[in-house]
Amino acid sequence: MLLAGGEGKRLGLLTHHLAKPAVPFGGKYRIIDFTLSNCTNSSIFTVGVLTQYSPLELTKHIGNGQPWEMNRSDGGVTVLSPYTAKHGGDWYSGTADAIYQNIHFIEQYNPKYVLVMSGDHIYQMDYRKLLNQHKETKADATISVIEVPWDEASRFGILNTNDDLSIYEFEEKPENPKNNLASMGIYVFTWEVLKNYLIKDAKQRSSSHDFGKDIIPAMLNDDLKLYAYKFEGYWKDVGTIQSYWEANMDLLQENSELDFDNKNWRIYTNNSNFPPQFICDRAVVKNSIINDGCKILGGVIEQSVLFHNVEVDNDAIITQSIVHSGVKVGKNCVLDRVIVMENTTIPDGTHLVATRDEDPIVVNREILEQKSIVIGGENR
Ligand code: ADQ
Ligand code: ADP
Repeated sequence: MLLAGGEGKRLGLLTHHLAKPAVPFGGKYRIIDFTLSNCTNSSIFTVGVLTQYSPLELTKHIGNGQPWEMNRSDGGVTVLSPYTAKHGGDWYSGTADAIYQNIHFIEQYNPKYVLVMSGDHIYQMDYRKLLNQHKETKADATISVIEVPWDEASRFGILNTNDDLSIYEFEEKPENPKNNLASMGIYVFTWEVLKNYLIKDAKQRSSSHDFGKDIIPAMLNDDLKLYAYKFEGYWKDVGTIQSYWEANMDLLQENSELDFDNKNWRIYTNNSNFPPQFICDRAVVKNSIINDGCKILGGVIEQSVLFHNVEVDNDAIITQSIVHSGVKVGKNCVLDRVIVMENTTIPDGTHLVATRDEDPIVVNREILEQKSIVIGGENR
């Protein structure tokens, strides 16, 4: 079950008209491609995607699931909006409620275990290893964990384990974290156990019906067998503008930890048929990802990610920036640490430079038309 319904307020403008999992990433992907591809590569072909906030673009992107080999009549990918849920449509009030309202969907498959994932993480992970540990330890729930930088720990569920990795403490987004071992928000549950807790939780009026805030603490409180699974590798929750920008920049190293070239772990997406990129001899391009359909007439592009159909005019300078598809960058523009959203035209001579101590600047068409600039998701 793939949770893809969060609003993603902290991504500001980026999620204004778009669900977080549908936000473009890495020159040709959308964020949800990573989780869906992990399913494919882990041989999981029955996936329910729970959507809620601005699902249009996301639903279109998933389509019949063909890029992920999930266009099958038995299982495959099913988009579960609140309206398809049990009682004909109540909004999902929290992540646990989203699963609760789709119990009948899960029961069709009579599963022994259910994997719950988020749609807003960039990582490559074999869920079979997580599931195997869950089976070996005979756990009720297994939470995938990773060590995060201490200064980011308070935006995660933080836990403590015994030597055998059994969990004895869990705090959802603690103000003063005592540890930096974070829940990745990726869980395997023994279905019978989870089902009971979801039904119990649904009756609790005081509950926020959330996995991190309610379900996991309730299970721990009842002394259930909860284990941590230690994930090793690249993982990033791209829930903030800064982390979204960083994860894109992480791709621009020769030895990036994310390996898009791994033949055993491809990241699949909806492919578009655009002509090859064209780079003029006046242009200088360094350390950058330039997707199909781009026309670089001149200027300097360094340490940047350009999605398809981006046009860059003479003498523009683009550094450490992320430029979504269909953008036109005019003559003599300077973009430094900027995220430009789809189909925006940046007039000749525009200078957008984010200083080092602030979030990257996000701009879209409306903002430029109003001639005001958005910094870090807030209008200034
Ligand atoms: P958050 O990422 O803050 O913390 P949350 O906002 O609940 O968790 O989102 C989890 C996923 O569920 C996201 O993909 C989101 O889009 C989706 N989602 C949110 N509300 C939804 C709803 N009503 N219906 C459908 N989908 C919904 C969680 C855990 C932490 C953990 C971090 C790791 O709670 O313990 O550390 O993930 O990123
Ligand atoms: P928010 O986090 O701002 O509540 P949601 O993603 O939950 O946003 O919902 C998006 C939109 O749907 C908002 O306009 C919100 O007011 C509305 N909405 C949220 N919950 C409900 C509900 N239970 N019934 C009707 N509309 C809702």
